[in-house]
Amino acid sequence: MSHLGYAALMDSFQATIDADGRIEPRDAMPDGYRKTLIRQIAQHAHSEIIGMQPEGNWISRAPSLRRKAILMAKVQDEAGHGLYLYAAAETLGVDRADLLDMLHTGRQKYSSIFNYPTLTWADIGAIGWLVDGAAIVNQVPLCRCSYGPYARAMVRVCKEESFHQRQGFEILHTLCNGTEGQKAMAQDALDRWWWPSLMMFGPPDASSTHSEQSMAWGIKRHSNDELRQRFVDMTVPQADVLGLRVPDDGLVYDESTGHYSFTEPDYTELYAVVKGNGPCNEKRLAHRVKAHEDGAWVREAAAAYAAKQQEAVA
Ligand code: FAQ
Repeated sequence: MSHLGYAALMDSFQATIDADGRIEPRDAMPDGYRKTLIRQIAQHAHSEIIGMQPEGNWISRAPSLRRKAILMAKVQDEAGHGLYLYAAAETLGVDRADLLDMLHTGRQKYSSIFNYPTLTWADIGAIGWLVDGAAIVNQVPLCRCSYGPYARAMVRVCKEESFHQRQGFEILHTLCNGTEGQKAMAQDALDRWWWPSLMMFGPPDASSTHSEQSMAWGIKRHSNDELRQRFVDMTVPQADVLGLRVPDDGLVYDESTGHYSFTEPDYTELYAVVKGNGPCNEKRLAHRVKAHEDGAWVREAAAAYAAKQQEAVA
């Protein structure tokens, strides 16, 4: 392609971004845009499938058949979200087998939040309420992401995440209206999940490597700190409804701004967890690799069946 042709294509890309239009898979795009999307969408997809583990751990121990059925449906939804996201990443010219390989060998990340253990049943409530709550705050603006396939995947994911958030809140609501011991269990879960939930939004804006460029490209619509603030403003009144205390002595509602001021999480912990040194990193990755290896026969059988179907058509 001539240099002039490339420049014209990049102008057309920029014009679409400036007009708040959507970039589609066959449109020209700068290399950096493609790479940033692959990184973010792959990390997002990996988070969904690794995120099945902390909750999957409780399916057999959920306190009733109804709770088991709901939790199983939720964990299955996370697998579905992973599928939509791997499919969205593939529209950018990558192969999902390669993405999985990068996850399994630690060359791509997944969300820090899934490296914390689920110690009690209340943790399942806390994950739904806080982790899915944070995911919604982060993902609703991604429904307007400039890359069409990612934005469209997010619309469906967000609808399902709202159910997830409500089921988590409902678990905690039930515990908070139960015995003193059950309420204490709910408070303990909030105490442990509050800070990791704040870290899900990423490093503070001043240390965020990608935010500025991603916002200029319309991939991200808000900065990490803006979304973190939005999450705190949304969640604190919900904790009040539950009768739980957010474990932050610095939490104050500012009438003049309409926002809560709050204590920032310890970002050294976020960096340590992202580097692989969280409480469950090793376990999560080992489990994921084993599940992949154990599932080899399913992939082989599906490929053999597809080949047979092709032969029948030929
Ligand atoms: N964990 O420059 P930034 C879910 C990395 S929800 C690990 O600010 P960016 C639903 C970042 O990748 C969870 N790594 O980066 C569910 C970058 O890495 P690099 C998943 C983190 O991309 C609920 C470096 O640090 N959601 O799964 C984290 O502009 C319940 C510098 O950071 C998404 O992935 C972190 N928390 O902003 C499932 C949403 N934060 O360059 C099961 C889509 C940052 O070294 C159960 N992603 N990093 O490779 C995003 O919105 C963005 O990627 C951010 C980070 C906001 C996460």
